[in-house]
Amino acid sequence: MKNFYITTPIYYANGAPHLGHAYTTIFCDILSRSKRLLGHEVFFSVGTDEHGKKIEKNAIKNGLTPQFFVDNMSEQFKKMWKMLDIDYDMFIRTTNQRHINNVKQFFSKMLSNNDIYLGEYEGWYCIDCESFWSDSQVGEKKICPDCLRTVKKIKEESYFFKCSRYVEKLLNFYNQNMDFCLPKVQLNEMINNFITPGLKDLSVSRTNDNWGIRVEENTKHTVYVWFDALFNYFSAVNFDNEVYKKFWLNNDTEIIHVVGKDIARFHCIYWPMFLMACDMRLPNRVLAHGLIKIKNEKMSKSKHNSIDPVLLTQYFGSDVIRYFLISEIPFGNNYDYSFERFIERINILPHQLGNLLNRVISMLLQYFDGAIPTFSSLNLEDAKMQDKMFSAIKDYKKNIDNLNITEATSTVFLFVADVNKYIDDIAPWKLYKNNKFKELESVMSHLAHFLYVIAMLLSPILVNKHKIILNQLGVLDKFRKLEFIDKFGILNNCVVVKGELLFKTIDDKDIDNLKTLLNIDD
Ligand code: ME8
Repeated sequence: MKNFYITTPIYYANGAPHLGHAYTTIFCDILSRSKRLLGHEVFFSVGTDEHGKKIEKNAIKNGLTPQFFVDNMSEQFKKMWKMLDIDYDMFIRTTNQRHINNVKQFFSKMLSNNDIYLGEYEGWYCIDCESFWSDSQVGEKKICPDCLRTVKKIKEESYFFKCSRYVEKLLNFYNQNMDFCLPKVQLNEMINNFITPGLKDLSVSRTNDNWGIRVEENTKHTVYVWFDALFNYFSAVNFDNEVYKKFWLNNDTEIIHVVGKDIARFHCIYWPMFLMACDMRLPNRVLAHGLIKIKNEKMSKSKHNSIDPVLLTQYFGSDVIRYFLISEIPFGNNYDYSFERFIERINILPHQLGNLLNRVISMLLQYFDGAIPTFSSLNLEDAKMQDKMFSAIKDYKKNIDNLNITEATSTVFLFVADVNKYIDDIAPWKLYKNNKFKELESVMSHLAHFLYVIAMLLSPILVNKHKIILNQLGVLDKFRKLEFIDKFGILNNCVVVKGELLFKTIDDKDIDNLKTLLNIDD
């Protein structure tokens, strides 16, 4: 069976995590947990990108050393991931000595192979994005096309990576791996916007940036942050020989980089070229998601329009935030966030899932003193629902195999809606009233099993709440594995208990109070 190495980008340690960072990281966490649920082995890495002039500037502004500043920032990311129940295997930091040694080694190797050469750079530089831009990109106003801040003309000695050597090879690689970057339109954009017009050699060092990894061969240079950052994916698995063998050297391991489309270019063009230059394996896939916007503007600290995920998570809990982000945002599309839409989406949880749990547990308590009846299948409707359950499980697995976790989630919620409708149609209370106990046993044993299946399939998202469902159903620990979900009868005689409310509905009257509490402007 295939293994997976799944990565988030390493976020800049120059500001606190926001909802965009949370989205990518939650996506990767759910993907990792889903793959594990299906029996795969997964290594999941996250981390922080800690070098660069901007970080040094911010540290100085706050009267701190850059190292102290990034130590503090990376802790904030770790805290956020803990709050959101992110179950990562590695938190890689670019100030980690082992990573620094790796970067120096790769830089030297490329230098000695003439993949990197010394030249002179003249161009427009955006200090905030740490990016150089061409005349046409900055336009007449001389502003950075990414962050819209003013750029500066810079001329300096610089090392360059010889892109021209690898363009042909890269295009061949794309041809043989048409799904390398998903959604596919991203790869076409990459080719049309960057490669076809002629890819310039990439400047990979700076002389004006002290807070970075020194080039051993010429210490007035530091390594360009993107060269440094991309190699985090190597360093994250290279610290332990077993992990390295299993998740990097092994060709049965699929390496998946999940990124926002803002940085797809670095992952689809430069990263594979660097790896080719080092004779190393290439990643299998770059998944490039869309960006969350607020009132159609890019979310950013400087515009004071970013949403504080700490406050949201403190109030609603991690499961709700995880569910919101994964079910609401179609992968690859930009998404315009609003608090109203947030509330509408999360209310699906109490209305659909909470309500289903409540109905099933209450009926089992009322009709059978809480003991789940021995599984039987007497009614035509029950048999039809079994088919729906099997097809939901099949679709779910297929979607996870295809990395479509948002679709996998909606498959489960469609099944939740089907089960609610099945209750309405069959009306177990009528069977009870009419003393049709055999039929009632059949219906209730199915309902208990369906809830169990739903809880298991949602376990990668609702990492806490799915346990409440399983506990209320009295599911034995040994059956909390995917291999049992199609085995009817394993819940025979389990005793259910009524427990805490699964999710609270947010009413219109709560919304204003919440806006104040969560610091949300209209
Ligand atoms: O680019 N919506 O770090 P970064 C959705 N250090 N996702 C968003 C987002 C938004 N509005 N804003 C950010 C860097 N993200 C580099 C990465 S990797 C070798 C180096 C997410 O802190 C999204 O994943 O600017 C995006 O690609 C990433 O954060 C950029 O994070």
